[in-house]
Amino acid sequence: MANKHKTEWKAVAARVTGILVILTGVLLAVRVCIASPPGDHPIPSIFDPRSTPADALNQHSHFVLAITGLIFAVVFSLLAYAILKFRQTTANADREPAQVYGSTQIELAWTIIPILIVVVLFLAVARVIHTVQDAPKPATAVEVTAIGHQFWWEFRYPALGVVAANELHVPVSDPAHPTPTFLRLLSADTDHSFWVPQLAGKTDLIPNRVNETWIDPHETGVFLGQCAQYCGTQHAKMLLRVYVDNPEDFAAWVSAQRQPANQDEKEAAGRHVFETTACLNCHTVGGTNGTGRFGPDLTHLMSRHRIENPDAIKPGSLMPAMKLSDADLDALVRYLETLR
Ligand code: HEC
Ligand SMILES: [Cu+2]
Repeated sequence: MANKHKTEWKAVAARVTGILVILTGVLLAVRVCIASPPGDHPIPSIFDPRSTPADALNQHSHFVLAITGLIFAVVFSLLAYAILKFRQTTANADREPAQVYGSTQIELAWTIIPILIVVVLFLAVARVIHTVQDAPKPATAVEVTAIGHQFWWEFRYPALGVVAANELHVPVSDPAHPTPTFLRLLSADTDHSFWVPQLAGKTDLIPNRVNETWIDPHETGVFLGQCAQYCGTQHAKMLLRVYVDNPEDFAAWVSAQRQPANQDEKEAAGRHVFETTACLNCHTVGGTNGTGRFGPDLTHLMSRHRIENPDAIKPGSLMPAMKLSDADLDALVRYLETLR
């Protein structure tokens, strides 16, 4: 008898431990999602929106979390209740529980309630999709064509005559006088996905297809983004930065980007290296014979806040190591440094 008692409590203890482990896991996951680690680049959170589309998504996710949280609480309580209440005990060990066959009421309830929940979620998300996808484009909108490349971003401003890479500059959008940025999303090679969590949801960039999205950041600053679709070896390092400038800074940036490349004669030797090696097949520098479009436009290379040595940071990147002589390399680097 004592022995039987012991096994019974062991079983209960095992179940309770199981439940505790699951609960701890859930709480930890929630903590990781909400926490913002210290540092100047906190992980951008979808729960910290700074633009209308991201705000719509944030509100919607709170709504969905509330409903699913409620479902979780109800199901989990019923489950815990059933496990404890109807567990096998020494008193009922040799009896079968009551066998219930069919109950129209219960079956109707667990068919109709879930259908209603799904319909409500469907209507709610349809409203968000409408807000984001059918937003009218005001005449004051800035238009940018964003092109995904393995493993970098090209940003073209056709109306402004500007081409940039990896760093997207946009004006801040005052809700009273909105200047949103509308993005046409294209791909040069394979699938990518444009995702700046605080500004908008993900939108894929798919070869031979034009997708669109828009952002209207309400405050200035830098917002980090990431390619959110596996596009090759260095997909995880296909980062992007969105610089939200005040109107004056944005205008100044545009006019600087429209200037032709620096043609300083002091760096003619370096320019010669650029123009006589394969660089020019892949890179454009305005005013030289380099018009390649396979790699980032370098006309205003040094105006970017960050540039990188692709082959060192992104093994497998499509920029080859060029094996130049030390003298050529020095001259070339001096030349590139003048491309402000
Ligand atoms: C086969 C094409 C190709 C050739 C040739 C090539 N590049 Fe590149 N380059 C690329 C690609 C692609 C990238 C982007 C790599 C990435 O970020 O994943 C790149 C990136 C760069 C960058 C960083 C740009 C930025 O905005 O971060 C610089 C600078 C650069 N290349 C300079 C050169 C120079 C100088 C040469 C000649 C010595 C050269 N490249 C030759 C394709 C090429
Ligand atoms: Cu990508």
